[in-house]
Amino acid sequence: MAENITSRYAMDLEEKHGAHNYHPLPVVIAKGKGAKVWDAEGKAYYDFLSAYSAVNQGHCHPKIIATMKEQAETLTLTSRAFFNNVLGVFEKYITEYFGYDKVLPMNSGVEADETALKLARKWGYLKKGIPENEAKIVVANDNFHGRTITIISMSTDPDSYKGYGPYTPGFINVRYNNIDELSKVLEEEPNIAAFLVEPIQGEAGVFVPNDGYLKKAYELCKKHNVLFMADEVQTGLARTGKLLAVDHEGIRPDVLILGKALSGGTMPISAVLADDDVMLTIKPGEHGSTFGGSPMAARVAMTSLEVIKEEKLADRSAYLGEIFREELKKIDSDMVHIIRGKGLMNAMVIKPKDGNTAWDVCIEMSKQGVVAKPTHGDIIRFMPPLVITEEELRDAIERIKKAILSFQ
Ligand code: IF1
Repeated sequence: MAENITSRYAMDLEEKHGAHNYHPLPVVIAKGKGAKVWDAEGKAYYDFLSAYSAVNQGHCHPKIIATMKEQAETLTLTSRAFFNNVLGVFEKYITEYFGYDKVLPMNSGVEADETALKLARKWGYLKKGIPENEAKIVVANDNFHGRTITIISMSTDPDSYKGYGPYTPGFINVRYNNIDELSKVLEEEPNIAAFLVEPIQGEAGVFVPNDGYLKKAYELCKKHNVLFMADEVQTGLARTGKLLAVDHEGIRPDVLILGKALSGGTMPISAVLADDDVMLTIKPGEHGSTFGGSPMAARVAMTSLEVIKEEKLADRSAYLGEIFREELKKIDSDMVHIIRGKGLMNAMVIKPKDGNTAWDVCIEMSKQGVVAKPTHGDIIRFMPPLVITEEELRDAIERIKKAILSFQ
């Protein structure tokens, strides 16, 4: 049985039989519950990545697993060739939950972003009157919206796009958090259909824009009849201390993109929400997916959303995030350069010391019982499940401190 293999053997199997498209930390996880995971030898860790914020509700949340088991014995998939008795209930639930007319259910986050791009282009041609095939979509430098060829065509990170050309045309890049540049582009370019943006740039290293940036960007989009599309795949679902990161600025995106924790980390579930004016530009047969909106996904997503509200995960994220940043800022180490974030979406920029980098800090943290992974070499992201207790958080903070101070 798989769970009995040793960590060493598991890593050897992946090395030999798996594509080498990742460089994981040498930790082999065999079990997860709440904010904790255990490796193949039974060592416990606090999970400070949450599968990049897909496990906000905690590993194997009992209510979500129970829903999954029940639906698995009833009906898992019908395809959209027929109706089923769950999808409509989910569509009503999630559109009322977020306050939109309609939802288009998909699977992965990148599929939801691709769907948003298609909606923006359709709306641009059918409603804004942009000449066919001339629609432009504005995106931010250092964005991350997934790994398909169209989505990496918007990327400014060579690791994401190099060697995958030719690229999809129709994108205009502007600096993130630079309202003047966005304003200039919207003034000069007539055929812009949408602005797609992460409210906080996750992969780039938890870049929190200046207060007011998102609101000003939204207002500029309104002024120029451009759709404001928020990619909340990572920042959404209570991660930043509000249900959505855009709630910190009180704006309502024209198109809302969700993924990851929409399933509590159990399976790929994503969704795009919009009002009829946008959503109904896609007609029957013009977009779809085999598993999108399956009975299994619909039930699991409803329970995942219920848990977020019932367990007040946004308030927890806000309160515990304050403690986390405050405590980490006390670490007296010249390796700790910057601590930044919102709610329980935080990052630490590490200054190398005696050849030791963020990677070495993550290795040491794993020895202390905390797993996290660096991004872009010097940034460690800290994103525990939002169900972590204050006691667990403080214990994890002590372990993180010990790991960092071990390099003094
Ligand atoms: C990897 C990064 C994070 C996302 C936002 C869409 C997607 C993601 C804001 C696509 C996905 C994942 C992808 C995963 C690692 C992780 C990641 F480092 F790659 F960029 F979180 F920051 N929008 N992010 O963050 O969703 O299709 O993956 O379901 O590709 O290595 P997906």
